[in-house]
Amino acid sequence: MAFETIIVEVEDHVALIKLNRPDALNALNSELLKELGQALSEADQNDKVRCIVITGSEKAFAAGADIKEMSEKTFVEMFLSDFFGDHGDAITKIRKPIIAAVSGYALGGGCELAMMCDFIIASDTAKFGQPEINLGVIAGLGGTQRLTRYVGKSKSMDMHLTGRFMDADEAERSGLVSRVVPGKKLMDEAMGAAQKIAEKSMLSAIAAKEAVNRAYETTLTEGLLYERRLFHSLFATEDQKEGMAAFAEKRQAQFRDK
Ligand code: CO8
Repeated sequence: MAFETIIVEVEDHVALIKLNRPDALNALNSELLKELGQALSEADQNDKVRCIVITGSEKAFAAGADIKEMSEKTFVEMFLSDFFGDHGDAITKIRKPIIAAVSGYALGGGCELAMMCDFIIASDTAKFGQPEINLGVIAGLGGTQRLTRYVGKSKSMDMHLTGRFMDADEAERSGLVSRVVPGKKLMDEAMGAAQKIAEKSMLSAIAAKEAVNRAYETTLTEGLLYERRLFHSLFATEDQKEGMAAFAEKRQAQFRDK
């Protein structure tokens, strides 16, 4: 399927989705979010895909939701259409692991999109921010909730209230990103991480993703039980037998998602 605002390539079991609105610093408009949701859902259903990477350009992962698309809308239009409501939900329903590879600006909806991914690898040029307050609004794709969970209340309040940007070092120190690499190495690092994930059993990769995400939704006691039951359930799989046999036999495991 041909897309207008994103470019999708599938290679070696990894779907690479590149946001592609260069004239608008990859600002997220309805078309882009619709296409992104479609591409993610296709990748999720494609047996050849075992991990997904979302990236932007060198200058911008995404500079936010498209301000020009929103600026003239009324409350009634926003409310009745539940503007962007479906799009956020669509991304978080994807079961396969998703890595955000962020270079340059990840602002507003761009920062929120990166945070909807399972983890973020950043270039040393990355700048994160929730500057919506400068526009007379606030974050609307999860920024107040997810950034707070990533970096804690104090830093989240600082970002949302002052609208300042966080550089890559601060983002790594604060736990927003998992790794920072020089700009030129960003895609190699992200694709390398995706390849590593692609080599695992899809059963345990999805179980790990579900269990970590559960930590955001439930109590510690319930989360621990959920994790333990998933752990137990993986003993019903051939991949568990293969993984543990391969360890004992000092060889590489050959997982078959069974
Ligand atoms: N929307 C639309 N167009 C944009 C956006 C944007 N968010 N960001 C940049 N652009 C456009 C510019 O208008 C410009 O276009 P043109 O050449 O036609 O004027 C082009 O991209 C290049 O941008 P600049 O010339 O401004 O580039 P600079 O290098 O000078 O500055 C910045 C880069 C600092 C990133 C600057 O562009 C900027 O501040 N952008 C806006 C950042 C922002 O405020 N983001 C938050 C947007 S609101 C949001 O994300 C809400 C999300 C929640 C929605 C959920 C609904 C439920």
